[in-house]
Amino acid sequence: MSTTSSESFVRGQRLMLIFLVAMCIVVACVLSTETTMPTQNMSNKERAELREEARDMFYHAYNAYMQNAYPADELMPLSCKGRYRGVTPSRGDMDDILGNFSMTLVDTLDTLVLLGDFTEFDHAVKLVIRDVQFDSDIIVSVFETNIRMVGGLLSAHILAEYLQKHADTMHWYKGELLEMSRELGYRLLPAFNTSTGIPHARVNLRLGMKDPMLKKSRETCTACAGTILLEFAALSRLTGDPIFEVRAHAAMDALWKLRHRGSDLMGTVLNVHSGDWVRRDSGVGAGIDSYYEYLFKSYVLLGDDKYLARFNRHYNAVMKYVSEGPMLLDVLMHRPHAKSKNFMDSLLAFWPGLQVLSGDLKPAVQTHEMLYQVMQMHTFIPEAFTVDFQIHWGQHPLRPEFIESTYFLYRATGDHHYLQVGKKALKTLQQHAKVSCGYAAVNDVRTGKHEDRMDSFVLSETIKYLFLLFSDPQDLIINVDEFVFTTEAHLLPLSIAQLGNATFSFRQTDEHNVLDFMRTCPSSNRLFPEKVRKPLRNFITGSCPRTTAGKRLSALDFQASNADHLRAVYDMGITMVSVGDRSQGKAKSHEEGEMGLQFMQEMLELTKMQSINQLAQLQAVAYATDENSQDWIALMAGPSHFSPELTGDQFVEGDVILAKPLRACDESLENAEEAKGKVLVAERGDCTFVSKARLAQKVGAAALIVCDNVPGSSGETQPMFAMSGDGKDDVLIPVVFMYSMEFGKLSAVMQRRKQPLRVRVMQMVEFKRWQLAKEQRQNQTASVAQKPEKEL
Ligand code: DMJ
Repeated sequence: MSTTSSESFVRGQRLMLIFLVAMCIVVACVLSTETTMPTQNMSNKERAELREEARDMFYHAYNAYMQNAYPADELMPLSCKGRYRGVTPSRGDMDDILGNFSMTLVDTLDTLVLLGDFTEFDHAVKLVIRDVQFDSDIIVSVFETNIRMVGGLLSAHILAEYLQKHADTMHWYKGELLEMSRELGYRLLPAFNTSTGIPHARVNLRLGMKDPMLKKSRETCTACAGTILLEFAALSRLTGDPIFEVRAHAAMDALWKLRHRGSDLMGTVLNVHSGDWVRRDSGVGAGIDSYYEYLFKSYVLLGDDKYLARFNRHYNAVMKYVSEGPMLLDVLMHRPHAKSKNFMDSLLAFWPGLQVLSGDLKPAVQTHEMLYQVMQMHTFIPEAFTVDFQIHWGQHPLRPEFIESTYFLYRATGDHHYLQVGKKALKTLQQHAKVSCGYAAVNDVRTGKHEDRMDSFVLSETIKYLFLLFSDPQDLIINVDEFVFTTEAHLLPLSIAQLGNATFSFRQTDEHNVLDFMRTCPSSNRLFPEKVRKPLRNFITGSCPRTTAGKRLSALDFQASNADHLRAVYDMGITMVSVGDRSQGKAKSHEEGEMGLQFMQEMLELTKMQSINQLAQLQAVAYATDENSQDWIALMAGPSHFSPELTGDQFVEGDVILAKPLRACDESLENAEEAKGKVLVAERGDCTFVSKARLAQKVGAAALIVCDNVPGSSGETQPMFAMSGDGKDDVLIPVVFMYSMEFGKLSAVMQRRKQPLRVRVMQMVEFKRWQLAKEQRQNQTASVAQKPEKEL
C-alpha cells in the first residue's frame, strides 16, 4: 500500500517528535528524580582538548591511508601500504569485505563533514567520483558492501546537498554519489533472488550470482540479511526506484517469519533457500546484532510501526532469556533456557547504545559498566571473553561498539562518567594502537602485538564516535538528532520519511500493537546511572554482593570461588564441607530448602553432562612414543564447528607437516605438493580458522591442526573451545586446535625424530578407550603368562 507524500510528511514529523521526545523523557527521567551528582566532572576545557585529540587521531589515520594506501580499500598500517583484493595475500573469506572500490575513503566521507572539513570533503568526493568503479569480477559480502559502501555513498550524497544549501559550497556537485550508490545497489540485487527473499551472503560485482564459485551459496547470517533496509530504503526514496526498498522489506518479512514462535528468538545462520536454521544460537552479538538494530532504526527512520512491534517482541525475548544481570549470554532459540556458549563477543557492546535509543536505560547502564570493567581488565575488550571475564579470543580490531554505546549513554544521561570512559578509550588507542602509519589492530590483547590491519570502521565509526562524544552540539555543522546513525555510523536524515514510501505494508496478524510493548520510563524508581553502576563496580572481581533477592542461583551459574554464591548456597541449606568446618547446613526457610534440593539435583545433572560433553568433544592428536613402539601418547586438542566430527572409532592418520608459510592464509602453500595426504599444521592468526581449513583441504591435506599463537597457552590452564566457522559446511577434512604447550610437545617430538612423525587425529574418549582395551589385553596376557603350569 502506498501513502501520499503529505501523509508521509506528517508521519516523518511525528516520528522525529516521538524519537526526540523519547530521548528527552529518558534524560528528564534520569536527571529529575535524583540529586546525586556524578563524581568526576570533566571541565569544558579538557573536553575540548579531547575533541581536538580525536580530530588529530582522525587525521593521523586518514592521512596515513590517503598518502600510502589510497585507492586501496584499506591501509595496512605496519607495512604502510594499501590492501588490494587479489594482489595482497588473501586472508580468506575475511577479504570478501574488499571490492577494490576504495572502501576506507567512501566509508569516511561523512566523518569529514562532521569534522567541518569541507575542503577535504570536496576533494575526497571528487576523488571518489573520478576513481571508484564497481564493474569488477570480485565476490563481495552483500552486508558489508551495503553498510560501508552504499551507506557511505548515500550519506555523503545527502551531506553534499546539505552543504550546497547551508554552506554555499560544492555547487559543482550534481548527485554523482547517488548515481554510484544506485549502480552499486543494482549490483547487489541478484543476491536477493532466492525462494525466501532472504539475500545470499555474497555476490559477484560483475557477474551477480552467475559466478560458478557462488553455485553452492546457501547460508547467510541473520545480521547479514537483516541489515539492508535503512540503506535500501534511503536509496529508493532518493532515486525514486522502489526496487531496493521492496527487496529489503521482503527480506525483513521473511526473517521475521523464521523467529521461533515459542521464544520469539532468532538463530544466527540460516539457509536462504529453505529458510531452515543452520545455527540456533541466539544472542545479541556476532551474526545477529544489527538485525535487531535495523528493526528499531527502521521504525525510527521510516515510521512503519510494524518494525517497532517486531523489535519489541524480540527485545522482550532477549531480556527474558539472553540477558543475565549485566551479561548477555547466548541461548538456543528453541531451548531458550539452555545457554549455548560460555563466552560473550565484543560485538554485543553495541547493545547498550540500542537500549538507550529504545528507552531502556537501566540495563544499558549495567551492561556498559560490565564491559568497561572488561576493558580495564584487558586494556581493550577482547573479541570474545568468558563468563568469568577471561579471554576467549584475544584479538581487538579497534572496534567502535563500546565507544558508540558510551556516546549514546552520555547523550541520554549527561553523566560525565561516560566522558571519563571515552577518555580512557581514547588514551588506550593512543598508547596501544597508534603506529607511525595509522592505527594498528591488536592481534592479542595479552601481548599487545599489532596486526597489519586498519579496518575502515576505525575512521568511519571508532574515531567518529569519539569525536562526537567530546563535541557540543554547537561544535557540529549538523544537528545529529535529525539523523539516524546506520550500523556503520553513516548519517541518514529522519526527513527521508517525507520522501514517499512505495512499500508501506499492513501489519501481520501476529504483530501486536506497539503499545502492548511500550516500556515506561526506566527511572520510575529513582534511577540515576551512578546508582545503577555502583553495585556493579566490582562485578568482575566479585567482591560486591550481587545475588539478586528472590532469584534462584542455578547450578549452571554456580562458581565455588564466588562468596555470594557460597552464601546463597548456604542459605539454601547446603553445607560446603571444608577442613575444620563440618557443621550441618540448615535452610533459612522451607522455600530456600526446596531451592537447595533443586540446586543439588542440577549440580549432579550438570556434572554428568559436562563430563560427557567435554570428553565427547575433546579431540586428540596421538602418536607412538618412538618409531617402533606400541605405546601411544595423546595430546589434547579442540574441535571445530565447521569440520566433520570424528566419532567412535573414526580417525585420520598421516605424517605431520608444517604449512609454508606457517599461518596458511595465502591462496596456496609453497609446500602444497608435499602436504598432500598429510596432517598439516598451521598457526593461528592473520586469517580465520575456516580459511586455513579450506586451504588445507584445497592442497589435499588429510587433516589440519591449528596451533595457538599465544606463547604458554595450554588446555591444562584454560578451557578448550570449538573453533567457529562462517556457517558454511564445505570443509570435509577434520580440523583441530592445539594450545601452544601441547603443540610444543608435538613439535619437540617432530624435531627429535629422524623419520616424519606419524599421528592420529581422533576423539580423546576413543583414544582412552583404545588404551584401556590395550592395557586390559596386556594384563590378561601377563596374568596368563604368570599362571602356574598346573592351572593351565
Ligand atoms: C562495523 O562494520 C559495523 O558496526 C557492523 O555493524 C559490525 N561490525 C563493524 C564494527 O565492529
